[in-house]
Amino acid sequence: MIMKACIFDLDGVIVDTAKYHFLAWKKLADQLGVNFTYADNERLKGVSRMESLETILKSGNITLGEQEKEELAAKKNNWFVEYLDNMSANETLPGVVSFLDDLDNNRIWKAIGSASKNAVLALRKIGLEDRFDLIIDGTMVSRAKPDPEVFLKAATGLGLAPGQCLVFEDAHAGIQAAHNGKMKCVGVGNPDILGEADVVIDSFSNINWKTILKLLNTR
Ligand code: B16
Ligand code: MG
Repeated sequence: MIMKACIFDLDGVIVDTAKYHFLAWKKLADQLGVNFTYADNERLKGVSRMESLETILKSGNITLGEQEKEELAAKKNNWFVEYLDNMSANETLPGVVSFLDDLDNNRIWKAIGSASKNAVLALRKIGLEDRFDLIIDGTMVSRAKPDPEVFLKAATGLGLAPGQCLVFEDAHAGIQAAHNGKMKCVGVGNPDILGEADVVIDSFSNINWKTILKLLNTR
């Protein structure tokens, strides 16, 4: 099937907000007295806010009521939004803008498929809000990755079949979501972590659409 669209995860693919999620969760974990490392954070990538909180509470053997959990999630989000507010266009990940330009030249549709409820804010901060034909984010879905809902909604919104869409992801849960939706997936980052993707690139530096098609066809 001919690829007609790219669906990009946001955090860790378009912009390095993953480090801010880590810093905000770390602050909360420290307050709760829960040990939380950079490696632990890997499991939270692409996972919804509430599920991330549940994971941290579980690792500290902490049981809380719904309202307390809502308060902690809101606290974390306020710290995260503070970091986002200070973010600028130079935090866009390397090669992203020229890759988007190349997709335009090749008439490939571009969508965002992010679990984040702050996706539009993050895109606005780096000046890329208007570069996508469609944005599906955490405010529009009810099931978190690895459920394919976010990517399937993007495909439907573009009027395309899943097989015509290629997902770009930096997280284990996101790659599973793409595959659960019958979409091919390019992992962006460390091949040791993203090995189950169809193809892995370390970044968009020196990557164009032709290279991606070649990599997909020759693997
Ligand atoms: P928020 P993505 C995900 O975004 C992040 O990777 C994940 O760490 C975060 O918990 C989730 O969004 C929810 O974000 O708290 O801002 O709604 O990678 O799917 O773009
Ligand atoms: Mg991500």
